[in-house]
Amino acid sequence: MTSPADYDDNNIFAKILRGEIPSHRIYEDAHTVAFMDVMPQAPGHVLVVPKAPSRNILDADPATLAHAITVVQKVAQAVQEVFDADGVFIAQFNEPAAGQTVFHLHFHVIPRHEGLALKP
Ligand code: DGP
Repeated sequence: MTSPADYDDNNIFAKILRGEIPSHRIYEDAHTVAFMDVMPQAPGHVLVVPKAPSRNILDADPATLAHAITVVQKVAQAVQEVFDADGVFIAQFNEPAAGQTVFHLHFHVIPRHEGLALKP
């Protein structure tokens, strides 16, 4: 079971949140940041990252999640418009077995176009 004790603040998103590593931020409020993914699976791939320290959704505070999903919606609407997307893919991975590689809670928001596959 994932618990808050599993959080390691040396992860790359914690460093981005502290401003130790640069990022291309497109949105920020008191609780959440959104920045461009450095390895985009499609143009316009954004990561929505709550500022509160949680490893993933399994140990996240419900209030943090409730706010984050409203930011995910805003970002999805923005990328749909800016990238003239046919749809928007939203994904979130928890633990290595599920594909998580950075251990600070985050949501992927990816504009999708008909007939254009995601990059692996
Ligand atoms: P995952 O843990 O599998 O949900 O995905 C982590 C994502 O984070 C992956 O799409 C690549 C992205 N990423 C990794 N390192 C950096 C970084 O230093 N800056 C940014 N902007 N994105 C990163």
